[in-house]
Order: sequence, then structure tokens, then C-alpha cells
Amino acid sequence: MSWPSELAQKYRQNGVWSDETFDDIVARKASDPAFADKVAVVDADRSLTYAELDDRVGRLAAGLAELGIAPDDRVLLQIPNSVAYIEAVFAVFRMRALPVFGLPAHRATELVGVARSADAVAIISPASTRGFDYRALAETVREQVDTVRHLIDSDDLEQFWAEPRDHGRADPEDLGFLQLSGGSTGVPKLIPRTHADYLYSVRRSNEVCGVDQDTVYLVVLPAAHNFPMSSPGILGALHAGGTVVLAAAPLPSVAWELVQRDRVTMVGLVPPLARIWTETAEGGTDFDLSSLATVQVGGARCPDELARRISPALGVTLQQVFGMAEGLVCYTGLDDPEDEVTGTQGRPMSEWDELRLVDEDGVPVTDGPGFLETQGPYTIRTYWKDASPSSFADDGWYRTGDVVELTGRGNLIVRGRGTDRINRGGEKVSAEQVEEHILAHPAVRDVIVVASSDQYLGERTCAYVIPADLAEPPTLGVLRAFVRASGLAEWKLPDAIKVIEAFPETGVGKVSRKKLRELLTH
Ligand code: J2J
Repeated sequence: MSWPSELAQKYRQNGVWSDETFDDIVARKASDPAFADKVAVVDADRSLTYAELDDRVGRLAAGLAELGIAPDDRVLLQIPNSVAYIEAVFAVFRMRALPVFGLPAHRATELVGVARSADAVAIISPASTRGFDYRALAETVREQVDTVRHLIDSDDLEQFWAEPRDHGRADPEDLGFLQLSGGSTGVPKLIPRTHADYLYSVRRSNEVCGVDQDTVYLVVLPAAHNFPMSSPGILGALHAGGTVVLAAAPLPSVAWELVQRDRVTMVGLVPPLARIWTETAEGGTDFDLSSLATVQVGGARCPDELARRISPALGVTLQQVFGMAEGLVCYTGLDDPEDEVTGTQGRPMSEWDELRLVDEDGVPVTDGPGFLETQGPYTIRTYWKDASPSSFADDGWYRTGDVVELTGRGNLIVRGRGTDRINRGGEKVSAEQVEEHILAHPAVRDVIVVASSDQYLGERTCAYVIPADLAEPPTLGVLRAFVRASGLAEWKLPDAIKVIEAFPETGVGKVSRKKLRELLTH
């Protein structure tokens, strides 16, 4: 489950792992006169100082405990970007239960799967409908997952408040939360992270990214994603005593209003958003973006051409980020030479990160490219309750599945992936899961989903369909509506379909995804 004792000992002795807990982040700032009255979190409608946030967290934590939620219980969150999200996360931390980070875009398939694997006891999500009925979805999950007892309305957290009390202190080396993987299997695997391992990555990220109390970090990606959460993201900004601004939508029309209003200094974007921001700025804007100092781009490969345009267009320093919720995060440095910033995905943030490149059989290769494997003080060694730990080498190193090359200075260039996971502009799609859902349609005899390249998203999905009746193949519209209705997140609906009579095969008679991908480029 955890790190071998010699490694753990080394991390402890060298102060890599400390005795800090997630709850300390807010609690310590709230009790420090230099920070108590400073604004900690802001959204379009309201803001809270550290002292106010701490007070509200204390009341909600007590209320959750009063409901019967106990330390180590799992609490599933599905909350749009807002101050309420931060309150809920820290309240769960305070009463020592474990947040499970669902995304607002998740639908019944994902949420039921996650609630079941986590044995979640409660769901915190909005009861009011804002474009989508989150409460109805939570009800569905409760009906299908026995352990779920409480549905908590994130729009009205006050109704759950109780008198603050002492919940005791978590052991920093115990689990703090469960993050979701963008894995290649159907239901996302759960990633168990400890206070000590994750907070090391947050503190180290702050050093590398120059985050301090003057940082105003804007969250435009879904806040529960690992990138805006910790690289350095929300936790980094709060840890440093800075301010977190949460945007309800990532587009310039919404987000730039907040940049201007709150004098935002830093933001994390995925490449398609970075392109929209860049193109909009190149076209000219009346918004005052002069406070913005750093734009991070990560989650998917940023094309070099786009990378070169970001700094001049937005008047910022670009930082590329190659990270994963399982651990390892790489950054380009803020003072790195231009070609390194625009042409690489950075280098490991920690001297304690260990990397190796291997071939398809796991044999080390000296010259890349190769499959990246890694171990380190903030990289997990197993998934939560993992029955088939194929993502880990025999010695516990994490197999990222990414094909990378190393430059002379130790920077990584991401060349692709080996598995069937499609990276749709930073949102990960499991081909297997989408296939399963399409296959349930009566007009489909067989289906294979592959990535096709896309100018904006990097990759998008194409479903090769063998119809039940060749004379009457299903249309894209029909399949998308069908998959949507089956309860899958919108970003996983197929972008294109191709009707085919039979799949090409490999030499050993297996369906060749590679040949199907090649068909798309010819
Ligand atoms: C190419 N591929 C990338 C990049 C991630 C910071 C930033 C991102 C994530 C994240 C994160 C990439 N170029 N710059 O957790 O803390 C692909 C790789 C990787 C996978 C992980 C963070 N940045 N990727 O994206 O868990 O394939 O984390 O293995 O969602 O995204 O996805 P995820």
C-alpha cells in the first residue's frame, strides 16, 4: 500500500514529509494575525477572509460529524467552482473524513462507480439546478449505492452547521483524500494521497512557481482536478497565504472580468483554453490583464507553436506543467530559456523524484523515447483497493503510460501515450469505457474508439462502428444521444463515427487500434 520503509525513512529524515495536515493550511493562517483578515477565497458573488473561512469550516465540520459522518469515512464532492467548494473540502478535512473529488461533468456512470469503489457515505452537491440537476443525480447514486446515507446541499451549507468542536488531529502519513485517475479503464480508479506526500508536492510547487502571499490564483479548470488543486493551485495559494479566485467558466468573457477585478497573478490552463485566451488577446481586449504574471499550461501536450504565442499575447511568463494525479509533476522554470519553455514539458519538481524510461517489455532504454516510470515522495505505489495493480512495476514504480524523451538538461518532451487513453484537451477518455456504452446500442455490432488528431483539442474521439445492419448504420447524433442518456460525462461522447465492415487485425489476430488510427490520417 505505501512506500517501502527505507524510502519513507529517508523522506522523513530529510524533512520532505512533515507533520503538517490539510486542515493546518487554513487553521494556521486563520490564527496568524498577519493573515486572519486577508481574503482567502473569492468567487463572482462573495469572498471570505482566512478567519471567516476557518470559522465556517469549523461549523460545517461539526455539523457533518453530528450527522454521523466519522473520521476516515469517504465523502463524495461534486461542486461547481465556487467558495462553497472550498468550504466543503476543508470541512471534510477538519472532521478527518476523506473527500473524494468528483467533477461537475460526471454523470451517473462515473458517480455511481466512484461512490461504490469509495463506499462513500455522503454526497455534497448543489440542490438547486444550474443547467443540470445535480440533486437528481445524487439521488440516483444514493438509490444505487447502499453506503450513501446523506445528500448535502452545497448551495446551503449553513443549514448543516453546528457548534465548532475539536475533531482531533490526523496522522500526516494517513490518507487525506481520494483523487480520481484519468485512467484507461471504465470507472476511474481512486488515488489515495496522504497529507505528508501531497503537502510536500504543494510546498515544493510553491517554491518552483514562486507562489507567495501576494499570489492571486485563478481557478478556471474544474477545481477538483489535480492540476488546479495542487500544482500549485488552490492548496498552494492558500498555503502561502495568497488568494484563490474561482471562476464559474473558463472563457475570457467570464474569467477576464475576474482577472481585472481581483488583480489575478496566476492561472492554470489546458492547451485548448490557452489557445482561446491567446487568440482572444491577439485580437485585442478591453480587459485589464496587466496583473497576470504567470500562465501555466498542462494536462495535455501544448503544441510548440501555441507555446510560442502565449507570452507575447498575454504579457506573461509561460510555465508548462506535465503532471498526474498519481504524483509526479514537472515544471519549466520561470527563468528558463525561451526554447526550453516553449519546447519542453519541464523537469521533475523534486530532487527526490526518480525517473526511468523503459521499452514495451519494461526493459530500460538509454536513449529515449521510452515509457516513463517514476517513484518519489509524492507518487503513489498503488491505487485504492486495486485488485490488478498493472499500473505499477514489480518494484512499486508507477508506470505513467506516457512516452517521453529526456533532453540533455533533464527536461521531458512528451511524445505520446502507449495505452488506450485518449487525451481530449486535458480531459482523459477511456476508449474501453466509451466502447462499452456504444456497444449497448442495438444498431451496433461492434465498436472500437480511437483518438484522431484535432487542431484545438489535440485529440478527439472517433468511433469505428460495425453496424448490426450495414444498410442502416447508426448516425453520430443517435449514438451521442444514446451515450449521453446512458449517463456518461459529456466530454466522453464520440466526436465522430466511421462505419466499417470489419476491423483490421494485427499479425496475431487481435484488432489493431494502431491501424485504425492510421486509417484516420490517410
Ligand atoms: C502532455 N501530456 C500531459 C503535458 C498531463 C498538473 C498538470 C496536469 C495534471 C494532469 C496534473 C501533460 N503534456 N503537459 O495532475 O498536477 C497527461 C499525461 C499524464 C496525464 C495525467 C497536475 N500534462 N498530461 O493532467 O491525472 O498523459 O493530471 O499521464 O488528469 O495527463 O492526467 P491527470
